[in-house]
Amino acid sequence: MWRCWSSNQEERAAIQADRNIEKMIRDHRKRLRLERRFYMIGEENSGMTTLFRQIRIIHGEGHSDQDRGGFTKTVFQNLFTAMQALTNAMTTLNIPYANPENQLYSQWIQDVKPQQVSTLEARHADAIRRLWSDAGIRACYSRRREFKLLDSTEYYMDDLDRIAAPGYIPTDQDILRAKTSLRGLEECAFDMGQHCFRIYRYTPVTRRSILHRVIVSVDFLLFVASLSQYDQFESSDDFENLLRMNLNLFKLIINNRLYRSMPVILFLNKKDILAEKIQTSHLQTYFPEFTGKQGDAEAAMDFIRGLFQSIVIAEGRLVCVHFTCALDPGNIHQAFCDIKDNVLAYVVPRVNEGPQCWGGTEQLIKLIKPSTDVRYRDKKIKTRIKK
Ligand SMILES: Nc1nc2c(ncn2[C@@H]2O[C@H](COP(=O)(O)OP(=O)(O)O)[C@@H](O)[C@H]2O)c(=O)[nH]1
Ligand SMILES: [Mg+2]
Repeated sequence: MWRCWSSNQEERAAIQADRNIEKMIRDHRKRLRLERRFYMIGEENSGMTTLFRQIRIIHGEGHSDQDRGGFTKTVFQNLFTAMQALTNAMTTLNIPYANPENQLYSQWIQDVKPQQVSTLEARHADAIRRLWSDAGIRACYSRRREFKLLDSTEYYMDDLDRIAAPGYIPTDQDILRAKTSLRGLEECAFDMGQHCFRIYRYTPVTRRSILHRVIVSVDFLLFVASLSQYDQFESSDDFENLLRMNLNLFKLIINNRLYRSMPVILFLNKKDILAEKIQTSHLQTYFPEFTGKQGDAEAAMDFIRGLFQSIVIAEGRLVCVHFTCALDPGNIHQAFCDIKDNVLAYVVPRVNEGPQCWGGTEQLIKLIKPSTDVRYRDKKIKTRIKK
């Protein structure tokens, strides 16, 4: 009698467990149907990490006090990296200090290893302050397109007193501006109406291997390029224009057999920097095909958009372009709302797509044959410009 009751109970428990599993599978399928996956890719410095952080601020839990504390060191390191780049450029561009005493402060800054910095000593803050107010350094800063300098240099330097104050905690804007060099796989997910947007990004260890590992099993390519790089070059002895490098990578990725039929979303980022620099740096100097007026930011952005669009050769391929500023939450939120409203309709829902949807993130990274990299290297366009 007892045995019979017990086996009935086990049977009921097994049936319940079965039902629970079926419900989990149904829920998971439903979620997958509403989930849209994006593979974010672009050249270094396009603003991809900043976009991830911005999304976290807009849609996620933001940054905890602990997270903010972790960025303090990065902001200090960015200050040293920026001032070292400026003082080095003073030498290479042969610009004298307005106040010759600042040569000594420049040496103090040069002696520091930025990656080992964890605090900002008062004497270093003072040296950076003196250097930043030197007219020679400002002349050097105005020639920043000729050397590598962090985009957030002016922002951090102008806020040096706040940053150097005891107990400094980075603000959201400080965090968005901080340049880090994290590598590997990043993933973020957020709700957009009834949809869940999931974005993957893979940062390889070296730029050369950017196409060795790519994310598969996604619905969209989200390519990010910087609008402000049209007048910049990889290094002073190399004539590789950074915007052309972005165009080359774009061409390779959208023509990759894995993504050939996939809708493309293009974020042309750093529109604020373009608007500022276009006043003094004429686009036509670097892209002679540009016929717009000097200082016309709209014309410059339209022209750059045209360069990317002309690459999308496949018939009927959907390319959706957004001009963005990753530092502006309203602008980024609007871009994702537009994607939700205008782009999702073009994608066939991935109902019953099969087991590939069930894999963990490891299954999303696919190893591509190294030959892709060789093609990438060989396809570099060398552009010589008159300096
Ligand atoms: N002014 C401005 N700076 C930006 C924008 N997007 C990114 N940045 C800055 O550009 C630098 C490089 O951005 P990051 O996200 O690290 O580039 P990644 O290499 O693509 O991850 C950082 O200092 C960012 O704060 C933008 O739209 N406007
Ligand atoms: Mg990054």
